[in-house]
Amino acid sequence: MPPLSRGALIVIEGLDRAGKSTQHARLCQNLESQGRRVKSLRFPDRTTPIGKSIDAYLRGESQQEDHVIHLLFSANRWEAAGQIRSAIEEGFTVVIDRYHYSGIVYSAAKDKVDLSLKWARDPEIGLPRPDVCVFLDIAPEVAAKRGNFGREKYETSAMQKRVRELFYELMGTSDGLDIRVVDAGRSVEEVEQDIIERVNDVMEQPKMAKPLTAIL
Ligand code: ADP
Ligand code: 2DT
Ligand code: MG
Repeated sequence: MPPLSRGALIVIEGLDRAGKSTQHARLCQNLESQGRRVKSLRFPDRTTPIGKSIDAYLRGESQQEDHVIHLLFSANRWEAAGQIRSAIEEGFTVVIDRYHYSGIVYSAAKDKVDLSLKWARDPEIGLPRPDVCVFLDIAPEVAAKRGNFGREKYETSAMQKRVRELFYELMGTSDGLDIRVVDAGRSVEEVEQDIIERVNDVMEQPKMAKPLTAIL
């Protein structure tokens, strides 16, 4: 394996209970066992002051106007953006559980006329652009069988169904160029294997020899 001039930015996305956190952990371990230095992140990062407000909102402990909470989710990425860029320049591969894709579709899934996909995407412009986003695709009914809905804000069947539709709409835009769809309805091991193959493919692309770009 040739040494990389920089690390890669990898995102795992999908509906609730698609298996993101399970696969995120496994991917980090697999990349480490290939000898890569890995930094693991997740959004929302509930540990920062902004993240704590998001956490309270998701748990139903506080109310937020829909545009305001959208901008807080985006700000929560912006507060980590510098750290992500420096880690990648230092050669770390950064693996993130959810990123701006969730940011855009969950807000737009509220179906407000003044909260379109475009409006939701604009604050994300300028953030580090992922080299690849693996979208763990699962039917909401299959995900629902993986356990009862929790009590967080967006965990309803109607919301999950709309979020999936909007993920597909987003894949038809420039963001789709970085997205690889993986069937998440299979065993943990099958999904894991598919993910590592797709990630390894991207690691061999010529773009990995160039600096990380930005979401435009
Ligand atoms: P997410 O982070 O996308 O919400 P998790 O990784 O937390 O999903 O997984 C949700 C639940 O489904 C957990 O109980 C997990 O053990 C289980 N799970 C994860 N992947 C699979 C799979 N491929 N098949 C069956 N169950 C799974
Ligand atoms: P988890 O912590 O279980 O992944 O759930 N969300 C997430 C948004 O609405 N906007 C965002 O920008 C991000 C990153 C998806 C987090 C919940 O927050 C939603 C589910
Ligand atoms: Mg999770």
